Amino acid sequence: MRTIILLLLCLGLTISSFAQKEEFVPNYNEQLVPDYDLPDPLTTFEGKAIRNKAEWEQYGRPEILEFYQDQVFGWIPGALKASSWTVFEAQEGVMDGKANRKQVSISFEKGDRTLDFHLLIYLPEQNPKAPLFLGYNFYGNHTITNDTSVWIPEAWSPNNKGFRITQNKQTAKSRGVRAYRWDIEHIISAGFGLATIYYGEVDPDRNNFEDGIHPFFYSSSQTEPADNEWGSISAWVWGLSRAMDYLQTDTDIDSEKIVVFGHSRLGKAALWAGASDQRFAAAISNNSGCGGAALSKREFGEALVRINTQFPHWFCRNFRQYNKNERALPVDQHELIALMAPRPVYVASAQEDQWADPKGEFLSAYHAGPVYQLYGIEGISSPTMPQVNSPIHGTVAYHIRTGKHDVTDYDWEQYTKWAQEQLID
Ligand code: GTR
Repeated sequence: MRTIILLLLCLGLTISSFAQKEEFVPNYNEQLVPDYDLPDPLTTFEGKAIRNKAEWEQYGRPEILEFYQDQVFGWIPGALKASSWTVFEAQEGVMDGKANRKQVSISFEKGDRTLDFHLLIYLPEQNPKAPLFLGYNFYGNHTITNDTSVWIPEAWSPNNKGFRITQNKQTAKSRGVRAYRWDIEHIISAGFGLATIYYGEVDPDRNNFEDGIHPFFYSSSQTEPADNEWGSISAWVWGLSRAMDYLQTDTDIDSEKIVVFGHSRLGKAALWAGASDQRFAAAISNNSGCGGAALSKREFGEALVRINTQFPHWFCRNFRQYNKNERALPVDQHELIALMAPRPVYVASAQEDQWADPKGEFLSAYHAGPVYQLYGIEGISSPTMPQVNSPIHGTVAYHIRTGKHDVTDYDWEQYTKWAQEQLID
């Protein structure tokens, strides 16, 4: 009898945990994508038409921006400027004399809390005031290069067997493991600088709101952000803006020509940084997918229910009300891209990265066009996706390349060429 009761109990538990999890099954069949309606960026939520750029800047843009702040990424609850920045290491003539390196520590203090993050900067030797790509890295500045002078962050890191990261601690064992994603030689020879930060120094990428920058703004009883306050993506964006504060003071850099770049979750952050901080001259989303460049209302690949469950800390809590309810969203990601207008924006996909929905990323870039037109700028001219490895390099740029979810030399080749055309020539 006891065994039967035990068996029944186990069965009950299995069924209920299965029901609770309710596995997410992505759609990868183009024929099965249901019809969807995209909001028109040139009509306000109340139905008022936006006829010119003055109206866009007066009503259209602020309304969409505010929606993203309140319902998607979350508000940054206060202002905090760096208490100091220190160039703690600098060397001229690195990379066979082609570049200069500097490393800058940016420090914040509030009450008894302190936080530091570290910028690794390479600048082209032959360019005394360089335009620059600014982007976060996933595992530490020392992972993007084999240069042994690069500082190793002390912040919490996810473990990674392949990169020999254990006990959530970065060490010299992972030097250069991600160098293949950062074609620094090419960036430098194209006349651009590169600045990077380990994103976990600003907010460790885990569902814990007691670390990173969030607690600096809590009221005395608060332990996590309010429903409309910042998740981790907004926190990373806050860090990019604070890096920009520093870059504006660095006379070796042309701070009017800073391109914010990011891959995947950090591509979502790059788009939100470009939208919310207009000091960024251009933005690049590399394979950013759901919550980044991909349309949320198009049912293909990753969906809101999955991202908000798997990564509950990325967006603000309000965003969860659109899980399996994308139709109720009064915005979609083409409008996040349109918030860049009239500044250049580049959306890039990878053919094997179906999870990120390349077509949804392309359509987002395409449907941002009408806002660019208000500025007399042609967006992407055709709603048909280009062939793989056939980039479209306008103010709104797009490519889909062969290969998987990653950052490749091909991507950097396109980004430098495009940035040169858009910002320099
Ligand atoms: C995935 C996530 C994507 C993308 C990616 C990444 O697991 O579902 O949205 O952001 O992580 O950042 O590597």
